[in-house]
Amino acid sequence: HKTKTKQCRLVGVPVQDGAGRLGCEMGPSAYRTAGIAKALSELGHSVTDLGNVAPRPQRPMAHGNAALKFLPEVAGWTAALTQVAYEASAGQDAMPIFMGGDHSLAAGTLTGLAQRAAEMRRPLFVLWLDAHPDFHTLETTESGNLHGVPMAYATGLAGFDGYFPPPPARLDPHNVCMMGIRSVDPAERRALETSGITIHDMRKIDEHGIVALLRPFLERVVEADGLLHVSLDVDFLDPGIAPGVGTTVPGGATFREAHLIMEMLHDTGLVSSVDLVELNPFLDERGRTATLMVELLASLMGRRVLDYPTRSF
Ligand code: 4U7
Ligand code: MN
Ligand code: MN
Ligand code: MN
Repeated sequence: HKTKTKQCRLVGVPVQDGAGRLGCEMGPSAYRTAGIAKALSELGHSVTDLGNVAPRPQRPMAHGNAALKFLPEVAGWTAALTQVAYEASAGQDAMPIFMGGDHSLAAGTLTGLAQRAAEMRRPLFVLWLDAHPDFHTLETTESGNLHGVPMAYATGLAGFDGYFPPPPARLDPHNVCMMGIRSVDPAERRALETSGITIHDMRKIDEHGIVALLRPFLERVVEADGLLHVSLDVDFLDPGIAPGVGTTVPGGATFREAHLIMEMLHDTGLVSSVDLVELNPFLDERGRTATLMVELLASLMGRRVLDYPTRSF
């Protein structure tokens, strides 16, 4: 088995306005400190660190949902990131790695990558690894924390017009697979029912295991020769192994479940971009969550214990 050499482009996204607490802005620094560039170059990839993105300034906005926090700021990050994601995904073997920052950054990355895929005439698929579906609209969010809305925005749910930038392209919800879900608000649940998104919650993982759930999705991506984006929220992982996040939910993915997903993803050869989101270094224990996220990325990018004669997805 030979790892295909990728053009890894590290993009720091120090946004924290979408989360309910401070600390995610330190995420990009923690990944650099944990050795993300070295882990990738040791696997034979080319690595360029593009530095940190800055948000586009926006005018103040009023919205009927008084709970919304930092609406202009998150809209400004989204506008900047849509452009950055489009640009950083250009070229053969491009592999942008977005180092968050809270999950509101996916509003920008998903739409910028959707624009890139449309231009390449390849379908964009998304594997969403998270305790939460992040499927609120600006109207339905009760916490007002905008890290809870990016999937609704990217798949074209109503109500973002005039607040978030108009997306250059939309993500087809039929090409989205969510795994690890275990905290869904009532409004999200209703919206998900008719969305077309495939959802494997923790119960399904318990009952069937990772392989039986993930393989059919990956076969679809391979069949369609799609681009595959992976959005990895730290809270996908069990809090016992990943304490460095503000939204811990008990009963998350184990160490081996998470690594197995990454290994199967690598075997497809089709992963073309990654979000590493929600790391809060202020809540971490001696860097263990940052280190675990870097190790998972290494598995995704080809790190193996042994080589197998055939791909295993
Ligand atoms: B994350 C929540 F109420 N749904 O809207 C909300 F449970 O990016 C959580 O997945 C959102 O961490 C979590 O605030 C956003 C809550
Ligand atoms: Mn999330
Ligand atoms: Mn989450
Ligand atoms: Mn469709």
